[in-house]
Amino acid sequence: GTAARDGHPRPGGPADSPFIRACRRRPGPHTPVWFMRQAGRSLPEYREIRASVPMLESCRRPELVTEITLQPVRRHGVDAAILFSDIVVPVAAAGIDLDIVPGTGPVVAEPIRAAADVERIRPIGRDDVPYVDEAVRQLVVELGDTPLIGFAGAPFTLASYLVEGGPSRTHAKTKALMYGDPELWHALCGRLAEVTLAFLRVQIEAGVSAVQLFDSWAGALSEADYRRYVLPHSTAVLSGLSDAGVPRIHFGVGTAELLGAMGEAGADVVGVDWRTPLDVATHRIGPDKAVQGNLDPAVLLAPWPVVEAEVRRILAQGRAAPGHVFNLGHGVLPETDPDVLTRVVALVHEVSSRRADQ
Ligand code: 1CP
Repeated sequence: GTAARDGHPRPGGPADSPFIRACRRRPGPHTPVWFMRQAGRSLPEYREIRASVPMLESCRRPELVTEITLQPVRRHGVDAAILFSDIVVPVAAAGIDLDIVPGTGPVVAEPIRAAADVERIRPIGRDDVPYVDEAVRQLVVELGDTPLIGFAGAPFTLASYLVEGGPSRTHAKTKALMYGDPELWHALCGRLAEVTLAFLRVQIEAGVSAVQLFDSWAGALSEADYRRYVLPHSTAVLSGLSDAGVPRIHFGVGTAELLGAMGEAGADVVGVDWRTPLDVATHRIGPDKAVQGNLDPAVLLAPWPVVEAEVRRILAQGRAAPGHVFNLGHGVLPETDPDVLTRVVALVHEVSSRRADQ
């Protein structure tokens, strides 16, 4: 954006951007588009910066966070930036000893299994994550009219990493705790909801224009179990931000059966993966929420005509929703050709703005 360059933001600014308008179910000049994990390993300029800096350290250096967050905005012309960080950053700030191991993901030194372990998760505030506060403030200036999305992991997804000790396909230990000791489960998720809420408030006070709550692994649960064990805690986070004045996005993977329930947690926008067409998703979520999604990230590895047809299909199905933010159904795969992402942004803008002219 040009607004920040002369130090005189235009009226409107990020709050009037196509992305925020779509989140609020207001018409705009085109369908906005950004990509989950857009700042990741698909970009050579990212790999260069990260070559000598461990993941968690890069999240704690505001100048690196700022540069990495801006890279996909410059390159692709996406309608929103997402803060470069990770869902385990606030948990580490809350006192849990963990690391992000290349090729694996988050690994927790002493997994949480008992009440005394839950006590190890301390409340956090701005002074526990000063690098996030600083990076957001710097980014808001650099980005001008382009909105910055803050984010956090939802209690269930965070709990899974903490209880398993690392990434898990089955979430078996997590479910064993959930079913076997519901009291401890709710104590753990209650504590994580407090940390998450505080972490999102820090980002909002520093100036992010929207927040996304990632419950990436919620799709591992039935609707009944989701409602009993997870929804109250995600609701505490999202509804706890109802006075914050920024749109809230709630996202999970494999959540076809949970879309209605996830929509009840208090978000303005519900993220949808590629398994559920957006018109069907809209029917499940209801008319008072926008949707975000839902190109299969693997489609980006296909020949361009396939990508183009899928983008057009998703834009057409997204018209059933009262607001549509174009995105992938999950994060960018590392082997994705970044030029394809740039072409997708241009195509989404072109197709959706031509439609608006008619
Ligand atoms: O542009 C961006 O979005 C980059 C910022 C970002 C975000 C939003 C990163 C950097 N991580 C996340 C969120 C995140 N982290 C989620 C929610 C989104 C999702 O579902 O993908 C989750 C589940 C994690 C956990 C995580 N961190 C994993 C997944 C492991 C698993 O369980 O399968 C991994 C591999 C990481 C490490 C990580 N986080 C981010 C990056 C660039 C990396 C790779 C770092 C490295 O290996 O050096």
